[in-house]
Amino acid sequence: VALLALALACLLEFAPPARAANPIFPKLFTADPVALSDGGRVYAYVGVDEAKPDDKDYVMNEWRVYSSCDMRHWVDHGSPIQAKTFAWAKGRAWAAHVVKQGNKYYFYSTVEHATVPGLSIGVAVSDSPTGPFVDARGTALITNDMTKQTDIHWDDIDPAVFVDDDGSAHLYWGNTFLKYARLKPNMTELDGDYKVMPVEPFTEAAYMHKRGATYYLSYSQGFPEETAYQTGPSPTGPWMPRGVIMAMNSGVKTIHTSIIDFNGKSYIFYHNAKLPGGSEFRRSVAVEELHYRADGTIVPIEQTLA
Ligand code: FUB
Repeated sequence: VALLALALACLLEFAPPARAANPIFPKLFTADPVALSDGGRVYAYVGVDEAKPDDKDYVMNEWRVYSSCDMRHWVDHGSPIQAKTFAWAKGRAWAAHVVKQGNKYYFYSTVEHATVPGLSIGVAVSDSPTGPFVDARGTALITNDMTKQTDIHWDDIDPAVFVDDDGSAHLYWGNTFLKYARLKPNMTELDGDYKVMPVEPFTEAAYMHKRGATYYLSYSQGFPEETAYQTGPSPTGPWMPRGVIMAMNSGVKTIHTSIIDFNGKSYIFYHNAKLPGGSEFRRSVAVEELHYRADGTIVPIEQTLA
């Protein structure tokens, strides 16, 4: 019924604003958005910040999915996957990424491993963009001990999967070091060893999109973070630094962006701390329209509350 009402709302276009006001999900603290355009709708997957005002760390147990046919009205589809979906994990539902390959939806997510020290990456699968998602492997896709680059236990986080026009799937992830590997066609195994990409300074939240023949690698740099990007002729570069897309937040050091096209426009999703009561561990997802110049570079984004 809710989806039918929304479809009708989209058809009638009775709502005047160009899109929902920011932050777009005002009932919960949400973070680390990734958006997917599929079947005439945008699906936004977010982590949920459950931290209390005095907490000094993230409290994140589940992801939620919202969808919209017009970027104005968002339907809350609930939580199609939680950290506990991965029986081998013990919590920390940090940043995730969702892609469609064939008729399946693959959900790549950061979680804390129950027995291997540090954060790991798992993959879950569903026949629907709204889930439910089930663990596709029964084991982690990436564990911290496989990819030891630093002595930090959170250097295997923030997966982002890019499916190219030829169907090849590319996985980017990491903190401090940007790691890359091809995925096998089954989407649930690495195809060979991972590499560290020479992108510096790199903090986290890598994201890949393509426009025409150009590949755009965006990511968070610095701490507090700002969103930077580089462009190249392939999913692995070589990369040309292009500057900053979005400046750092106030009130929260992370920003975590993702970029999609929908109905002829481009959008960047990100998080800040602008929901009342917001803070470092109580973030809120927002979205802005993104514009390209004639030469393909991205016009820097100003955050809005509109
Ligand atoms: O939400 C937990 C972590 O904060 C994410 O993994 C990072 O990208 C940063 O947003």
